[in-house]
Amino acid sequence: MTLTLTLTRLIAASLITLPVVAMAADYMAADANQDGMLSYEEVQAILPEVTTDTFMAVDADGDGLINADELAMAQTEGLMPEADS
Ligand SMILES: [Ca+2]
Ligand SMILES: [Ca+2]
Repeated sequence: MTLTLTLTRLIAASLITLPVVAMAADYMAADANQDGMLSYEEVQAILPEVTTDTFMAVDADGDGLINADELAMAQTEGLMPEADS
């Protein structure tokens, strides 16, 4: 095996095993209906790895939508990735 091949495999493996918190997400684009809140469907569209359990943990007031405060808290706690700059 050549060094180049080994490096390529290492890079590919690290991409696959990246945790959710290491990724960035475009939450502005995710808000499909532009109501300033993210529904589970809107989150799933950009972050399919976010489960209903995670969504419910992030949705602190339980209204079924993630608002800016809840999103900020989720990012602080590592439940959701940082936003794209
Ligand atoms: Ca929305
Ligand atoms: Ca909420």
